[in-house]
Amino acid sequence: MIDIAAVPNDQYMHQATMNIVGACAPSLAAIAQGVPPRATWAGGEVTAARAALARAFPTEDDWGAAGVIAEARAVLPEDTIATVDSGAHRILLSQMWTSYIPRALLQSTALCTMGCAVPLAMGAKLASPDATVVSFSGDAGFLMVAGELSTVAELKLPVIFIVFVDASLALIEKKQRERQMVNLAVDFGHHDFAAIGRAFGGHGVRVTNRAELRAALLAAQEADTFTVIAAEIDRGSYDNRI
Ligand SMILES: Cc1ncc(C[n+]2csc(CCOP(=O)(O)OP(=O)(O)O)c2C)c(N)n1
Ligand SMILES: [Mg+2]
Repeated sequence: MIDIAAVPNDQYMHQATMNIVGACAPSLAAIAQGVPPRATWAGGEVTAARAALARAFPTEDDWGAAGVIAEARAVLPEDTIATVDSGAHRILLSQMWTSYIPRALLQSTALCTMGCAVPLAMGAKLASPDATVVSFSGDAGFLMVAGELSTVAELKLPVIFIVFVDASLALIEKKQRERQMVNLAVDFGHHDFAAIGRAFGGHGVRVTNRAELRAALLAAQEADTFTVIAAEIDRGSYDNRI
């Protein structure tokens, strides 16, 4: 049964004028009833939108968050499954990452919880053992769930974990700055994430440029255990980007 509920919109971060609560397949079948198929966006709108996106989010940066994302996309296989946490890095990655197959970019929409990228990647690797699985996290989000690496090690999951190390809750820091608020509780310590990876029995690599990241990603794909790649970036990396 389909229940079209009038839920007050202000309860949600992403607003909708109408909510449909029910099983997906019968809901879609009911909505599609009597609607003949027709070509959508037949005027090349999709290609134009993709081109505009590519112009707005260039991939040529030498380094910084955009450089990390662009290099990872260029090096990893097209059928890679990527997961991404919440924060400034996610907003940028969501615009820059190209998925060549369905369901190849997993993230927490709506609730946008920090800490989800690591367990999402673990689940993806369990479900698709032959796929290359890469997880992208901010340093704060990764710290929240770093203990999960114990389970990653026990399950012998050769997942690649990329951490954007900027010693900052960058998304919140940027919002504070843009609103001329004082910088409050958004800067934190600079930690050795590669060492955290090694402490749990995986590989750990610290990278500071595209060549080092490329080498680390190539090695991680050959490794029989997980790899934590600590990508050191500047705090201002997201300014004028997201
Ligand atoms: C569990 C949880 N707490 C707080 C937030 C609010 N929040 C969104 S992004 C963010 C900062 C994330 O910092 P980091 O993981 O280092 O990523 P960065 O923004 O630096 O890329 C915070 C606190 C959240 N989304 N989820
Ligand atoms: Mg951060």
